[in-house]
Order: sequence, then C-alpha cells, then structure tokens
Amino acid sequence: MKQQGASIRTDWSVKYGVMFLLKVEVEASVKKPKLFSSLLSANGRKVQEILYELEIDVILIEVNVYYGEGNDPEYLKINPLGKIPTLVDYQIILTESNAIMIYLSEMYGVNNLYGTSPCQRAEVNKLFFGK
Ligand SMILES: N[C@@H](CCC(=O)N[C@@H](CS)C(=O)NCC(=O)O)C(=O)O
Repeated sequence: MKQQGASIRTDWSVKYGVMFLLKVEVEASVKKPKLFSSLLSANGRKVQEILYELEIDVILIEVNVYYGEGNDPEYLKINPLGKIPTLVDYQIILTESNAIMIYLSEMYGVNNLYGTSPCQRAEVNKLFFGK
C-alpha cells in the first residue's frame, strides 16, 4: 500500500510537476526583458554593461547587423531602422542605446546609476550627448 501511494505521488509529480515547472519557465521567460544586439556592437555592449550592473536577467538575441541580419523582415518589424541595440520589455520597444540605458536605470535602478538630482543627471547626460 505504501509503495502504491508513493507511485501515485510520483505519477502526480511527473505529470503536474513538469507542467508546473514548464509554466514557471515560460512565465519567467515572458517577463524577462529581451535585448536584440551583438557582442560586436559598442552601443550594444554599453547596454549590456548596465544590465550587468543592475543584475537584470535578460534574454539576449544575437542580431549580427554586420552580416545583414538587421534587414531580416522579422527584425524590421521590431526595429524598422534595422539597427541594434533594441530592448523589448513589457509593452515597450526601445531603440537608441542611451535611451535604453536611462530606461533600465529608472525602471530597475535601485542603485541610482543615473543619479538622483538634476546636477548628477546633467553630468551623466553630458556623457550621453557629448561628442
Ligand atoms: N544611435 C544609435 C546607433 C545604433 C547603431 O548605429 N548601431 C549599429 C551597431 S553599433 C548598427 O546597428 N549598425 C548597423 C547598420 O547601421 O545597418 C544607438 O546609440 O543605439
């Protein structure tokens, strides 16, 4: 009897446990921000540095624009300019590396990477807008 009970529990956990784990994985992957970029891209690496600093778990999707992957019709639906990086998070599709960095800092930045006062932010903006 005991063994039978154990096997019922095993059946349950195999069937529903796996389904539960799959559900958790799918939900987690849906909620994770997605970054379309390439390690070869300086603008992409700037964004990746911020993701790293803020410990944001991201799904990185390699788009090698240097081999024309930016012109893939599927990618053009996300970023009509065909450039990288592009961040997709919840409802927002965001291009422009500096705008993405500000968004990430404001959305997830418990450590105030972007600064808290107008003066601190002005210093950061100088780096964004300077040539
Ligand atoms: N101002 C944009 C520049 C984006 C950009 O030019 N990205 C380059 C890679 S670093 C790119 O996608 N080049 C491919 C192309 O221009 O077709 C930003 O800061 O994100």
